[in-house]
Amino acid sequence: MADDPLYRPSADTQTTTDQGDYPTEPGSGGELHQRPGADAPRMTTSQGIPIADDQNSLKAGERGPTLLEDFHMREKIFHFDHERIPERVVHARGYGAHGYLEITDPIPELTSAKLLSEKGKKTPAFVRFSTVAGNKGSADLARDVRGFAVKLYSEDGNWDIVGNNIPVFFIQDAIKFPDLIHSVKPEPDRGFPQAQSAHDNFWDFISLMPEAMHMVMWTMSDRAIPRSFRFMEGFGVHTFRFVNDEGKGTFVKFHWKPKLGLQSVVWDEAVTIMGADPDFHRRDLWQAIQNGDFPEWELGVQVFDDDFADSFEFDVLDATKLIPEEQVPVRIIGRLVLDRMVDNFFAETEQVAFCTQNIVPGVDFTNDPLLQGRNFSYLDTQIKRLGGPNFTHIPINAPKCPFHHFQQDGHMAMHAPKGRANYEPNSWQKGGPRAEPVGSYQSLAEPVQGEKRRIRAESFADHYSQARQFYKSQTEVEQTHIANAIVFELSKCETQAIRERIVAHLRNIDEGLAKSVFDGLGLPEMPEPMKPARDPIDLPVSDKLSILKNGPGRFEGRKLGLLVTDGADAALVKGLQDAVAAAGGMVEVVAPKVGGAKLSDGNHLPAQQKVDGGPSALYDAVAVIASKDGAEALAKMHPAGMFASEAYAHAKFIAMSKEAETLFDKAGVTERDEGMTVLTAPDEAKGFVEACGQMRYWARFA
Ligand code: HDD
Repeated sequence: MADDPLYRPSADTQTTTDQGDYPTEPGSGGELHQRPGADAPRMTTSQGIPIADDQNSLKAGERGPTLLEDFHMREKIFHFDHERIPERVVHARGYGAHGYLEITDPIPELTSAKLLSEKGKKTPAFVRFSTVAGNKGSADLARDVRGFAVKLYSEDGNWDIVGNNIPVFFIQDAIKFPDLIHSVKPEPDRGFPQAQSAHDNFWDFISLMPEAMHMVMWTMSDRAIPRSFRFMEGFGVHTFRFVNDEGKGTFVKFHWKPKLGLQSVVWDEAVTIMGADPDFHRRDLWQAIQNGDFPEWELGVQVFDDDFADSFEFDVLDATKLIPEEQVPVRIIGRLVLDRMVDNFFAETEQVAFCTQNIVPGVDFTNDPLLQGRNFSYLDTQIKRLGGPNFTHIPINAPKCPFHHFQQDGHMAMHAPKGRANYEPNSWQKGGPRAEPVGSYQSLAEPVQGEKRRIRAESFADHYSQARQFYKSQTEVEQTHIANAIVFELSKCETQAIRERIVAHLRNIDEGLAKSVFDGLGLPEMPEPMKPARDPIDLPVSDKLSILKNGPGRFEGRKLGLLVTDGADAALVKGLQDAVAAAGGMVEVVAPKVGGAKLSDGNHLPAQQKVDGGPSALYDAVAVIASKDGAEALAKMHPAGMFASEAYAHAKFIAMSKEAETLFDKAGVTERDEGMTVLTAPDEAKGFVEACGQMRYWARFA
């Protein structure tokens, strides 16, 4: 018993904290057990009192009761009891990173915003990506909108662009937001389903809100299951205003475009990934930044004037509409680079407080009723979530420019202003700060008038035209995915009337889509089309709305899953590794044992995944390099068979050694198509990796 390091017979007899011998040679893994050195800081309570023993509570006698007097134990447990703050009511699950915005094409003629005014100017940034519906512990691959919130710490204060990876929203007026979110969250009587829109309440609400139809097309598309945060677009959604030095306003919409191109997974993969790696997206961002592959987006703006706004088919204040890039091109003005992970997840990612009302001189709001409501909600929610009005004192939320005001005191105030003046005006010498009209924030002097009414503008009445345009702009593969997703979701709804109502809406979008969903659901009769408030119009196809039409065409930033066995051809393995590295991709080695495999040249290749935990769904493309015996052994392993058959079913590009064909044959994949390469020599790997740049061999299922 005396050898047990945590056993302390009594404080009196405890003369040493030696916990025995631990191996410490480098590489032995023993470093993990190394005791802190003599210069390690002494443990204290949060009051700074040095602690002698952190293993045993203070007791009356060896086997007696614990004493209330044990201030160290009480403080430790009390603090632990209070470790949680309320999770965000939406966007609870998120992942953030630091970086910067660099201006490549300054636009001083459009805006007086200093951070956009000079070429090469860099502004520190913090970005938090998120899912919307799920709680903090939900899986990354839920079918959902992704939040794309950017905080820019400018010299004129913090500017938050709190956007999504989808350029439109479900509702037009913020007053409906609580209803929307209630409907998608777990149903209140049963507390499920978690992180899913596939249930009656959500589709009931949507079926009663025609304005949601455009956004529903997006959330049922592969946009709602991105491959990772690095391969998705971001949008400010609303129309904002730029204001220049002369006080002239223009309209603007913000875009973030991923440098590595757009990419999504397919739903079947998403389901597998949610089990195999619920942290798939955050792990991807973490790994990329740790490897020095800093993710990057272009900042683009769509700028237009009142004349365009007046002539546009829809109201630019309606957040359920976008402006096609073919109509107003996106002008690229900068690049956002994420190059540093947080030091502490709670302090930064959890406590970061984005507020749509945080804007800087040169930027202004519009009367978009969704934006106007958000400007109230975000400040309010931070006060609740972070416990009081002083959340701007938390380092991640504090401006990085000088700030001076007379706001004071309150819970957890961290600032201690000196001096007598705490009001304005005052007559004390140096009694500032003072407001200064020149160069400070000025709202655009826009005339406002109207009757006080609860009303929805007539110009917001078209709910189907852009939904139709979105659907028509997709490739055939993408259209099939949309139909399948709607069928999947509605099949989880128990109420047939809801399914019928949705099909009735779809008839206003596309008869073919309505028919596919009708067939997929097995409805008894095709419902009549929903009567639209305004008849939809046909709009031109917009290629920018498709993911597949905007694919990367290269394997950069992507991952090859390389399944190997003992005796696998070392030259082929090396050929693949080199070709992927040359293309800027990564290789993750999967093997029957996580210890790795001994290749044909006798060298040992460590693995990152055991085949059971590394399904092919985790990878953008796969290769199986096996020896004859290895392939036969793999063919008897169910997870290895799934690795092969799922890679095929998910239209992945696949390479294999001649011997590995056994695995595919036994897994039921007996055909070889152009998406599959049997590698016979290492130099063939290059061509395979080039083909992988197309991401999927969709022709497999044409
Ligand atoms: Fe919101 C969080 C994006 C409409 C109320 N929202 C939140 C986040 C993002 C968005 C990315 C997470 C920020 C973070 O990472 O901390 N929200 C949007 C977009 C919308 C939108 C793009 C429509 C265009 N939101 C919206 C409305 C309301 C809210 C209409 C309320 C009327 N949103 C909130 C909130 C949250 C939030 C309750 C929860 C946590 C937080 O703010 O900080 O205030």
